[in-house]
Amino acid sequence: VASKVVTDPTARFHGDGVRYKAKLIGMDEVVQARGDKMCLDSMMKLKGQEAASRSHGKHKQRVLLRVCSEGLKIVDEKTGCVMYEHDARRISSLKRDESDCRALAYVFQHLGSYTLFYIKMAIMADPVLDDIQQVCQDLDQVSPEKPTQGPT
Ligand code: I3P
Repeated sequence: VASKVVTDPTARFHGDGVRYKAKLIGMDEVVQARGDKMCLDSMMKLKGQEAASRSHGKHKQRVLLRVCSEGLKIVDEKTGCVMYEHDARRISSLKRDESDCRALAYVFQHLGSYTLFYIKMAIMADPVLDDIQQVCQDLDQVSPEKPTQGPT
């Protein structure tokens, strides 16, 4: 009997998932779940802060970005501590950085607030963007958190 090999393209995201070396450029509170200009403005602001920090001899924090079926995890490279856990269903926006092919940003929504995470990968951002896109399948359809029912 010929055995049929079923390959699950998402198998690599199971368990601990895929791990990428990266640095955290910064985080920023943003006002909504998505918006090109909003993300770009926020990224520009964080880039400015990064440059200012560097001029003071400060380095970006080295992290590991783990992409797994449940979502993303940002882990401190030195300690291995999980700093942030981002449920795939709450990632509302994913941005490529047109000014830096190694950087990417995403917006995480939680309890009515939105935070943009801006990350610089050790490698090109494209394969990482693809992975995040696969894990956050409804990224483009995600709607902002539903407001609680009540008079408008
Ligand atoms: C470093 C260089 C690296 C950068 C690093 C800088 O400056 O720009 O490319 O790492 O950032 O310190 P220099 O060449 O003067 O040593 P990334 O490319 O990963 O941003 P860091 O200090 O925040 O790690």
